[in-house]
Amino acid sequence: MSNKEWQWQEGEYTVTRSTHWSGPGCHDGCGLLYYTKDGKLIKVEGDLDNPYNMGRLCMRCLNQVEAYHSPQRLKWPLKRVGERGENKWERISWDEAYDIIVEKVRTIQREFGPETIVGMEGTGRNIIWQVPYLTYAAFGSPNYVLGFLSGDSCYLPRAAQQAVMNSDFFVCDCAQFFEERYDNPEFKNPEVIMIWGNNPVITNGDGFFGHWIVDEMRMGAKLIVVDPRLTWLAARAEYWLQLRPGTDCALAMGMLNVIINEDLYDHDFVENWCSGFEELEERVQEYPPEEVEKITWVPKEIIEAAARRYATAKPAAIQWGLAIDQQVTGIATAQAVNSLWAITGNTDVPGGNIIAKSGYNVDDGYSCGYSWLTPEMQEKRFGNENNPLKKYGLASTAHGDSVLTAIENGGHPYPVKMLWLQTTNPIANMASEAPRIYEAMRKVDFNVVVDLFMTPTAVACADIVLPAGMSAERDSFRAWFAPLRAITKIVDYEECKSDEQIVLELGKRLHPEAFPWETVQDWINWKMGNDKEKYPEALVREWTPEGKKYRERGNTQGMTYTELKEKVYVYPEWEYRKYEKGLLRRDRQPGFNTADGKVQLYIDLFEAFDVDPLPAHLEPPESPYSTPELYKEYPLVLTSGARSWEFFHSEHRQQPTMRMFHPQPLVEIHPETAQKLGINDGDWVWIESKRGRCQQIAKYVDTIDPRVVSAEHGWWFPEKEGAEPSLFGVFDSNINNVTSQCQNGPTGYGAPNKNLLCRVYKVTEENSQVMPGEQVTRRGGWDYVRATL
Ligand SMILES: Nc1nc2c(c(=O)[nH]1)N[C@H]1C(S)=C(S)[C@@H](COP(=O)(O)OP(=O)(O)OC[C@H]3O[C@@H](n4cnc5c(=O)[nH]c(N)nc54)[C@H](O)[C@@H]3O)O[C@H]1N2
Ligand SMILES: Nc1nc2c(c(=O)[nH]1)N[C@H]1C(S)=C(S)[C@@H](COP(=O)(O)OP(=O)(O)OC[C@H]3O[C@@H](n4cnc5c(=O)[nH]c(N)nc54)[C@H](O)[C@@H]3O)O[C@H]1N2
Ligand code: SF4
Ligand SMILES: [Mo]
Repeated sequence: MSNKEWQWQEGEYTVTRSTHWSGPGCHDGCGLLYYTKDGKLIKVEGDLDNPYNMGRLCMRCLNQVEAYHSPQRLKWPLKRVGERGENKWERISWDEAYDIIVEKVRTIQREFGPETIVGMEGTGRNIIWQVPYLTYAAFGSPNYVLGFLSGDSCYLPRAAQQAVMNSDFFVCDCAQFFEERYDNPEFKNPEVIMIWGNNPVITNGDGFFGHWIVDEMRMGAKLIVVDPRLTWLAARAEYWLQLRPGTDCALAMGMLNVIINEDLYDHDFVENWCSGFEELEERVQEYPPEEVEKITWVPKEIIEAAARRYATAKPAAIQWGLAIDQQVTGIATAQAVNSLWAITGNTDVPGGNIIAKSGYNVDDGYSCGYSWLTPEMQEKRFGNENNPLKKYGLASTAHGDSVLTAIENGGHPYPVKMLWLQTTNPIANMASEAPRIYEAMRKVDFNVVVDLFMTPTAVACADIVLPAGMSAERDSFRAWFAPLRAITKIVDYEECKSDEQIVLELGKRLHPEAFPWETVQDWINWKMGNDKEKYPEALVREWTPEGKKYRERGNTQGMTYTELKEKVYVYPEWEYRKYEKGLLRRDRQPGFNTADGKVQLYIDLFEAFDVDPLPAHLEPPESPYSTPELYKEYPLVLTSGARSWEFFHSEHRQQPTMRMFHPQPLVEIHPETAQKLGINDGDWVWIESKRGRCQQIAKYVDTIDPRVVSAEHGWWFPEKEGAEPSLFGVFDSNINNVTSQCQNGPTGYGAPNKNLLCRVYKVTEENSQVMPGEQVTRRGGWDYVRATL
């Protein structure tokens, strides 16, 4: 807990200690100092006294002032006056906006059923419990979904796999759950860290601050990096495993093969705390290193050496990322990698992979409010039929691809009548096959967008647009994971309201019983487990499948939001080896919270779902080996969406500083490949698949495999015309014209965004007569081949 004041005066500035989350976007929640004067934000600095980031900030946080004062921000509620796509709006009041929405929601609920309303949001910005609560408790719909994100392929495959295999989520130990951090006497620095499909120094994803890896490198940790690109970390690694995109499962199985066959595993942990080892041992025999080399393109010697290095280092940790999820084998890959830290005895030990829990259980994420739905309504969720894990009750999100096909199929199994899009810009970024999503969203009767800026999605399909406040414009909190952190409102902007405020005000109008709180602070107090008398337990409903009770309140034992704000952050107690101490299971017995109390290397439950209980490599749906004919036409393996410093997905494109550093979209290509195609460094090129094409600038990178290209995602151009056909140029450089929707893995999870096929050729005047914006908005898109569920 902090000893410093939370606010003080420094000359003419008021300085406030707070936490940054969104917007503008980030997954993380670093401690910072806001300098304000006359109600305006003047400067942002890192908070040296906050143990989380110890004063360090990324350029996106340092440049926040530009975001807050951007002339392109939304200022007040807007109602569409022209046709969709014309970008013509009328200013309306908040009351008028709410009245229109309430009227529409009531009519749709009555005439078509609440399930036809879909609540959508983007990735884990500061919105992960608010939109679910609105969708379940106010709209009464089970269809809360991560935009049209194909196969839920962002952390959810890893989350579902970890939940069934060992019931909790793991993360590389960086002493992040101790207030005294690396000085905690129990902490050990990992000897080796294996960074797998992750670029944490840029991305800081899922509550993991990338600089912690740098700290541990300074304290002596060595790296193994699994990545097709030579990242900053890969360049500093002992071993860089440059694999063919989408072959991670085979690689992990190859490493398990070496570790098991060379007897490098931890017998004690395997015998006492794991089940299914014999089955895994048998399965890995199918992955001898020489076979794995053929699949992954990683030399056998490097696979063997890296496996030995990882298994013999004590302790060793794995820090993994999105590339695991963005393959049809998302679940199996995660299972194989999780097996690596399990059989080497690195589970919840100092310097290994440790169990992450949200601070004081305050964060119930996507399931917040789910218990307001009756079991019958829960059954109706889109995607249950395609995803047995969802149906079983592992995650409460609906399935984006199934929402898409329901719209496309003219309303089967039932129609979609309204989209509530809060914090997502699907056609610019979130959804693959952006042109297909564009068409689908325009078929929906009524759409509301809540955002910071006028986005291409809003222009293309919204009927009402509501302006949201940025991070310093909201009273809020962060509990993903520890510590529990306060987000403090210090400024206002025009008529913008915080996401909490918008949800609360609309919720009160639609379903007052479920929204008894008078203020956002009251609501947060309830989330933190306070005000039990004022807002009784009755708000936690019990009618859930398998008698499971959904946790909706935290256990801060009386701490109020105001107290939290003044403390800035609070670290809950945290300890290692929780499975030995009976801290994981409901029956308080030692072990993991799985059916047999063990880490299930062989996942029993999958048998019932007709899913392979052991990891197995599956070729990506398009690859040199799965589709050799297609490979002749599209002879390059395409990975997409590797993050850059300046942008969070489609965001930050309005900020001149970011565009100065990174003005245009880039596709990384090996110079030899480029030269064969007559492409110079810096040339505009077309990237094309059988679904569509887009333009980016070729960037020569001589460390990428000549058979692979890596394209950026999220590009649109706020400086360009907003009305169609341009839509801020959203389709022109959009790699999601090229990627695919509805190509999911066997469980419905996973999508091949980082492993498809494409061809690349130089942009010429002749081949650019029709730009993608025109093709999509005026000519019905490309004659692309649609994948269907
Ligand atoms: N090809 C390809 N596509 C990808 C990926 C990839 O790797 N490759 N990655 C995928 C992944 S992992 C994800 S998670 C998705 C992410 O996709 P999304 O999370 O949907 O990201 P954006 O499309 O940038 O949309 C976010 C919108 O929210 C707004 N916003 C930001 N902060 C706030 C806030 O506090 N309140 C409100 N109301 N609005 C806010 C922003 O202005 C922006 O318009 O993209 C996916 N798309
Ligand atoms: N600056 C910034 N930060 C972000 C985001 C952002 O848009 N911008 N997005 C946020 C979101 S929603 C997410 S999910 C996280 C994602 O964060 P990360 O997990 O770090 O994801 P990426 O940068 O997409 O990819 C990580 C690495 O995977 C490599 N890679 C590509 N294909 C493969 C493959 O097939 N196998 C393997 N092993 N590696 C591969 C890429 O080269 C890249 O270096 O970042 C979050 N943080
Ligand atoms: S990770 Fe970077 S952008 Fe995100 S909160 Fe921390 S400093 Fe800010
Ligand atoms: Mo993501």
